[in-house]
This record gives sequence, structure tokens and C-alpha cells, in this order.
Amino acid sequence: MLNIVIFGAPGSGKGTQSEKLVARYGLQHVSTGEILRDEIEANTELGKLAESYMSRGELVPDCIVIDMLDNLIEKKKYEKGFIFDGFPRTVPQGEALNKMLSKHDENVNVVISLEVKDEELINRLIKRGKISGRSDDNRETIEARLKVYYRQTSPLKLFYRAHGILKEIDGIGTVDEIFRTIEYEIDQLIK
Ligand code: B4P
Repeated sequence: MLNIVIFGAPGSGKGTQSEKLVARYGLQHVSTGEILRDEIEANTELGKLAESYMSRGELVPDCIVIDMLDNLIEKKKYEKGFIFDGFPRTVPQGEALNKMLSKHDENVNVVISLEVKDEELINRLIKRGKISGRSDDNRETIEARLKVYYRQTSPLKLFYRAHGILKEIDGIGTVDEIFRTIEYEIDQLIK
């Protein structure tokens, strides 16, 4: 099995590249952001709680997201593997993911980190906000999300670098150019 974590700041293109990875490698796509937005849309208790954090640009607490993901992994069939998009976002989530996978004798094979400068991230998300209507895609919340990324999420790079599985990729360029670089890294791995 091939388990990929797609990692990066908000707006770095995780969701965009994940769609292409799913099409190319037939992996199961797990996007915690999408799952949480579906819960908000369905007005569930989890959705109401998640919205109170997401609309401020904060992370939903680890215990909630970890439980949600653990349940989901148990329900999904282990076939070709997973692409984890937006999870983990903290070191405790990274440790929890290792435990969830090791129950099935699996592990994270590679972490693709999309490197994009703040200015470009802000421009992309403001542009997306005009179309998506997402409550977290406005300048104030975007800036809060970036601070959260540097404080809580970016330490995961050290965590995965120490595991020897971090691949940093330039996330500026066309979607196809970036995808070709990611594809090269993955093909080297599965060769
Ligand atoms: P996510 O849904 O994960 O969203 P994201 O980080 O904003 O976006 P992504 O990086 O996927 O960007 P995209 O491809 O869309 O998270 C939303 C919120 O949910 C979080 O802030 C948090 O509150 C909560 N949450 C989620 N997971 C959590 C967890 N594990 N723990 C706690 N809380 C959690 O790209 C952005 C834009 O750029 C798009 O419009 C796209 O078209 C454009 N774009 C992409 N690639 C481009 C390129 N190469 N050039 C130009 N534009 C490009």
C-alpha cells in the first residue's frame, strides 16, 4: 500500500494536487477540511463545534479530529492506500496517524510538502473566497490561519524530516508542473 501525506500551508494546493493524485494512483482521498465542511453543511453537533474554530481560522481540537479520522480509516477498505490531505496538522495528530496505520501494519510512506510564499498563499485564498464563499477565506481569517500554520503545523516538518520521509516541493508554478514533480517523487518511491 501507498500512504501519502500532502502537507503545506493553507492555500498551498493540497486539495488541488490530491485530486490529481487520486486520479493517477487510485488512492482513497481523506480530506479533514472537506469532512468538517460536510458536517457544517449538515448542521450536525460536530459541524457546529467545528465551525466555531474554523471561522476564526483556528484548528479544530486534536481529540475531535483524531477520533473522526480513526473511525473513518476503520470503515474504509485497505486497498491501494490513502492520501491524507490536511491531516496531520499538529505533532500529536502525526503521532496518532502513525498509531492508526501501524494497527494495520502500515505506515506513512512519503510526505509531500508544498512550499509556497505567504504573499502567494494570501492571493490564492482571497481569490478562492470570491468564488467559494468559504467563511474562512477572507483576509483576516487567512492571516490567522497562516499564524496557526507556522505555530502548530509547521513543526511537523521536523517530525517527518527526522523520519526521513519528507519531500519538499516548490508549490509555485502551474498545477500540472507541480503535479509532474510530485509524480516523479512518488514513482521513484514505488519503482
Ligand atoms: P483545508 O480544507 O485543509 O484547506 P486549505 O488548507 O485552506 O486548502 P488547500 O491547501 O487544500 O488549498 P487548495 O488546493 O484548495 O482546511 C480548512 C480548515 O479546516 C482549517 O483551517 C482548519 O480549521 C480545519 N481543519 C482541517 N483539517 C484539520 C485538522 N487535521 N486538524 C484541525 N483542524 C483541521 O488551493 C487553494 C487555492 O489555490 C484554490 O483556489 C486553488 O485553485 C488555487 N491553486 C492551487 N494550486 C495552484 C497553483 N499551482 N497556482 C495557482 N493557484 C493554485
